Amino acid sequence: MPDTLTPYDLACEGRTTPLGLDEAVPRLSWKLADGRPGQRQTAYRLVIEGGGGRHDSGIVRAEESLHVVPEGFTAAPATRYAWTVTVWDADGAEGASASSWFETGLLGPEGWAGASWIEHDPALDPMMDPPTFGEPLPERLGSCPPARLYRRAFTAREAPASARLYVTARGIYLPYLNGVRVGDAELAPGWTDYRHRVQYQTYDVTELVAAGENVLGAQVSDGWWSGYLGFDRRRQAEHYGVRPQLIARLVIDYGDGGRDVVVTDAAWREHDGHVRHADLLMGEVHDARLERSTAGRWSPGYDDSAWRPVRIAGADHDTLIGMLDEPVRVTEEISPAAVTALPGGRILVDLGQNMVGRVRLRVRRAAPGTRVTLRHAEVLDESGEPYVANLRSAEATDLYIAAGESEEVYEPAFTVHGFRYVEISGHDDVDVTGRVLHSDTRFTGELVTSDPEVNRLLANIRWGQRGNFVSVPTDCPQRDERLGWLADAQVFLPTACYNADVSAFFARWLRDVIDGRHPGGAFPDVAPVVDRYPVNREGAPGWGDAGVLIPWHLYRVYGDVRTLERCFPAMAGWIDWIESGNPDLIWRDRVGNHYGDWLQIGAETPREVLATAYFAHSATLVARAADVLGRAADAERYAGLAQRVRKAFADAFVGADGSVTGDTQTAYLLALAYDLLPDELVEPAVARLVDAIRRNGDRLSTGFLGVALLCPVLSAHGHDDLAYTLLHQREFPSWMYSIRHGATTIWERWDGWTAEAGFQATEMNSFNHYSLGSVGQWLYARVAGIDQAPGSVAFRDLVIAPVPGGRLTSASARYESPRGLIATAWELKDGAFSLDVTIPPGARAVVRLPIGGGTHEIGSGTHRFTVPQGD
Ligand code: RAM
Repeated sequence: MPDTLTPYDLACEGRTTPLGLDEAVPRLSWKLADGRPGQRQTAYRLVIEGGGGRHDSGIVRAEESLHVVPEGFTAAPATRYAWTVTVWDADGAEGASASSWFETGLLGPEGWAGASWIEHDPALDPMMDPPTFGEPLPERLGSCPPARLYRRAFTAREAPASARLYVTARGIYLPYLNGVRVGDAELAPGWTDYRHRVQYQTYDVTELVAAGENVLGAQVSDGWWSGYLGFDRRRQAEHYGVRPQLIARLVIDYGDGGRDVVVTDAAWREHDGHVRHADLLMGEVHDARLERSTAGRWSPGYDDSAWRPVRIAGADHDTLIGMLDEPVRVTEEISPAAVTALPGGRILVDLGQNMVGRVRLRVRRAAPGTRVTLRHAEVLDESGEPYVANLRSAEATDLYIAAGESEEVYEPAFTVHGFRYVEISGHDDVDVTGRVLHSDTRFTGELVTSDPEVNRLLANIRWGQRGNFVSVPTDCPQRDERLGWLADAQVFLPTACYNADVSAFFARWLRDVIDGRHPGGAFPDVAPVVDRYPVNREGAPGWGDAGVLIPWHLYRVYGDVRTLERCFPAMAGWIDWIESGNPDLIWRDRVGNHYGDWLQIGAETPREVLATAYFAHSATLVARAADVLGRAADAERYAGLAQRVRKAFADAFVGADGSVTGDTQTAYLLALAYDLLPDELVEPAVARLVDAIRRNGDRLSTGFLGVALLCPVLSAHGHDDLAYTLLHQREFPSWMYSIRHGATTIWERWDGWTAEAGFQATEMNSFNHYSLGSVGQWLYARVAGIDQAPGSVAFRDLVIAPVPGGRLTSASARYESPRGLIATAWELKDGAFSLDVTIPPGARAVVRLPIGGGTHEIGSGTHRFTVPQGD
């Protein structure tokens, strides 16, 4: 820890050094560190230099270090800015400085002038030789078109002073310049509601452009744009478009004011490509012989006369925006835990972890044309064979056709699978490495306890997050679904925010949530909305409410007022829509595909109880949001409405004895969590909740919505012990039941596999769904004791109240909060309790110690508390 106030982790719009920023008035943030106690920032100074200008804020007296808008600064397009922040501490002494940079993108459609969307021209498609794959391919994979190759040669008069490539696709693309793969983004441009926006990527290609002839190229596949999507099994369903398109703008600056610009236009040429079939769900067929036959295709001097002219698909630029968050990247490699033989000469690789991504395959000494087939599975069946029935129509198969070299390396580029096991057939001199992919949100949290099972649960939760934050927060990563279901995202968000900085990721996805609204104001069940999808529904209680809960939570955790502001009209519109369809304020109508407490087990929480509870909760949050945004009239209106919904709830569903209609765990959890009970009935309702759990053999019965509230509500009402009992419960249904049976991710359902019944029905049985992992929030907030006070924003007013319990004898956590590091480490030893706490500058904490240790107020710095035995 420094002994002076020190800014670090500088961020612009929630990102570290964004290149291609799509914001002319960017918000700057920094964290603070200081080893001295009681420190805080009292002033800052920002100097921003770029585009030939210099902006100096002077010394600004302010404690704020988050989302600071440099007053009077507006960024120009395509300009790199260096920025430095200097801070002053509590005593008015100058602290340290730190520097970073951001670079704007084109800042609007005008920057794309001249560039056209180009595509394969089906009219020119010569009959290609049918690929000689030998045996037939999996049917749907075989129906997918190839990833096409696009290239264009151009001349640079000299090596540039600077060069930028702005590029994207309606589809998925990989860019190349002079034979070199550009950047490290995977599955770019990611999935957004393409009807409204397509993110372009910006790459610094200064080093790749050379004097003389150059070649810009790309491989482009269907992706989310025109490939298989969700559980719509129509072939080439054309949800957004018929075939993929590419658009690019390469800007070369020579340093003497001279500039060349290369755009996608009619001069480009196109070829079928060696990835013969490519699809996110189905997999990929890669013919290395064909790949060798176009060797040199991305380099100068290659003869592309056999390539076809492209077709101009359009020159519309309105949907193009710069990347708003980090792209998907490969973030980790996994070596196999075991490799075994399966009958028929097949090899089974166990990566030891249910992961999301692909493998890198190494093939040695294969004859030309050898087919190596990779099938992916999350689990094995009873006979030890890969179990793929739960993937439904997703074929999740990659096929590599060897060129015949002594060693060949292959990694699919246009597909992604959720798997732990890979079955390899066709050649046995092979090995694989797992390549983990996800949106590259920075990890911020880490929690380790003395109990290995709890640690495994934490790891499973984190793996679920990684595997399902692939461009969009999805329900699952493996079967033919992988959709941005709103409730899943909403219940898991609080946990996700501890694990990683997901601010930019969610703020971007929320734009699709808003654009997915139905006329009248209902939020969709799934975002991005998939056009022409058979199950486009809207308005489900707990699902649509995510449109309110998520912006609010992002504000609470990150202090993101701008996103709250952007979302507010839609948030209010959602409440208005519910209210106008349910004048007696019991939410019975306008419930869409009411999913209830989805996948609850052995309980049936009445749907109108659940819906009305959400109605009250969302209305309350809209009122609070209005308050934050200075909309007094709205704040009053929605607070009043929330009060009336509460009353309607109590009148309709709450008995004089504190019972809630349905008498289920979730019914009580909702009523307690969302403050729907008259004061005098809170304790009786808590007693009934406890009783409902006890009667169930100390086991839960909650589904997606209820489970998120379970441990937090028990803790809030003095029942940490019962929360721990549920945490450690090993009998079905419980978290530990799945872990005892080998889970390395969170299962979609409590009964995904049971000793009595084996696998659940194939129709809906994912082994990597994060929703039931929402208990992560409680583990951080209560077990590790890192939480913020009710009115606190971005962890300024902390409540550090770790609760030893269950089998735990210690827990230690580090959370890189938006303001800086918060850490706790506690231990129970010989009956005494000790706690180390670190608080960042500017934050305050109320520390509540267990076993009669009392309450303490502290400021920043590192503090140690001990509560001796028998105290
Ligand atoms: C399933 C999804 C998702 C859930 C919906 C209601 O198909 O997997 O998890 O939100 O249904």
